[in-house]
Amino acid sequence: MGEVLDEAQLAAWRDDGMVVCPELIPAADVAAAMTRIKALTAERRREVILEKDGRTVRSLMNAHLFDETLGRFVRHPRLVGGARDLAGGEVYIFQSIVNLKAPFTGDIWQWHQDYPTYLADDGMPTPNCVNVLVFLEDVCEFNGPLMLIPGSHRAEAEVNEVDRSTTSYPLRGATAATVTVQAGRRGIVAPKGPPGTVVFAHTNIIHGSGPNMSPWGRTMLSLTLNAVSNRHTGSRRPDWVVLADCTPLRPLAEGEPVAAR
Ligand SMILES: O=C(O)CCC(=O)C(=O)O
Repeated sequence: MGEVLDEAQLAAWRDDGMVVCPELIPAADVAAAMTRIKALTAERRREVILEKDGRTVRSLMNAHLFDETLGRFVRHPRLVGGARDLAGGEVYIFQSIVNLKAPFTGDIWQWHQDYPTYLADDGMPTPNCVNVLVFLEDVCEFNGPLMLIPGSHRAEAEVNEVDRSTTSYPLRGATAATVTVQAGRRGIVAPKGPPGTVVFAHTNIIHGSGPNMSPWGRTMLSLTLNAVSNRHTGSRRPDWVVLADCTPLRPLAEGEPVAAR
């Protein structure tokens, strides 16, 4: 039994490379975060990434650094505690990205593993790092749910070329051959659920998402919490994309509200 996750969830992490926790975060905390995300993405600032159409907001980078409510949200004890259970000790924020997947125009995330980028571009020694994905809006089959391949966290970390053309966000995609082999073993899952649901995902698991053709947004926080014992040694990406500070994250107290006072 960990701080947040039980034995069955810890076993799922080892076997699947992912754990789904329905409604882990209270609705009031999610609502407070969404209010700030709406305000911040209305600004045109460096940290707001647009889709290839040049209009639709795709992502908001590391907003926990400049927004008090989001700075508190990323310290939610159930997020920090769950990541500490999986990383086996103290964690720090490597990166946070809010992905909005806008109605009708939200674009895809190619199949990829996160770790090859962290290894090749950011100097992260091992994949002992947790991607904490928090549903901030309802996720259903229609609005571009995140898809993951259970068990693929054990696959080799493939450092492929950076793909700068498929979407507006550069990443090292997984090959079709690798996805075919890995999905052939255990299939693909696409967790769905209400706001507050959390997916803890291993940084080497293969994942991606399709376009959002629905009239419903799919805002999701991707909070990458790395083990302090696995600190990265220097990223070649800019510091507003990948953070240099490896200070252990201090959680809020359980029940302490996220909304800034
Ligand atoms: O938001 C998505 O659909 C994908 C997010 C993702 O790929 C990531 O957090 O690494």
